[in-house]
Amino acid sequence: MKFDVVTIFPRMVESLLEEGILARAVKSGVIDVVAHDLRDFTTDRHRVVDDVAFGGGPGMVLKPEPIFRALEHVREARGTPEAVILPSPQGRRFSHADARRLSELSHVVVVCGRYEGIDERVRDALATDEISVGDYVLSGGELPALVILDAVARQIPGVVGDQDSVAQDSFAGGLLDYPHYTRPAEFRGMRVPDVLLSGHHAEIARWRRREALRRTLERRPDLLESAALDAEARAWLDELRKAERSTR
Ligand code: 9D3
Repeated sequence: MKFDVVTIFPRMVESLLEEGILARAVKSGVIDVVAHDLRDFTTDRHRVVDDVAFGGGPGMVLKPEPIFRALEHVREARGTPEAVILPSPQGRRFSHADARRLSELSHVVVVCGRYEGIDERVRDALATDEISVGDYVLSGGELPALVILDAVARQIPGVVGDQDSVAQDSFAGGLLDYPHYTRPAEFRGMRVPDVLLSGHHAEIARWRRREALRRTLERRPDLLESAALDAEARAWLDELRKAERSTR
């Protein structure tokens, strides 16, 4: 899969590719990532990428010309992409479903905004997806681009070594993870739950499902609306909700 990232901070993007799972995926050739410096597509001596907003107001706006030229370069050098993503606070919220959908594509471009925003004509003429990564204010689209890149790349077969853990992430998707423990069985007076040491695999699996449900109810009850729950899970949920009410 090819990724192109257009940014005024190409080294920020390259830093993600130097270590970890994505670095390995790049080295093995499963993903091919190029960061393009937006200033390389300016034509003036000072390599200016922004300008004041028509109509006034605070903050600068990214000019359309360098971005259009960057996309033309990507088309010529790398082929026509199947998606052009604009990370933006005005976008739809990025989800695991988006990561899976985008991982089916063979070429994706991400155009990172900075300053107050991007000229609307970039959105209208070039963007296929406008994506926010959450309701908090960041300084630009680079970190969101890296979030999207990481989440999408993980869904490509061969990027994550243990394909089971990827399958589990999406399968368990809908519920939060259960608690994890490793050795020692007692650490500074804190014991690992007995069931995990019992060797009863069916009991362990039930305990984990129940703990995942408990945590989800406590921390992310919104997820329960769309989670696929079997009869046992629904019964536990009723029980957990009753227990919760009796402690209030
Ligand atoms: C005053 C209006 N602000 C918009 C909510 C201005 C503004 C804030 C932050 C304009 C640009 C930015 C830079 N942020 C992003 O480009 C961005 C972002 C984010 O800030 N939060 C979550 N997801 C994203 S995706 C891109």
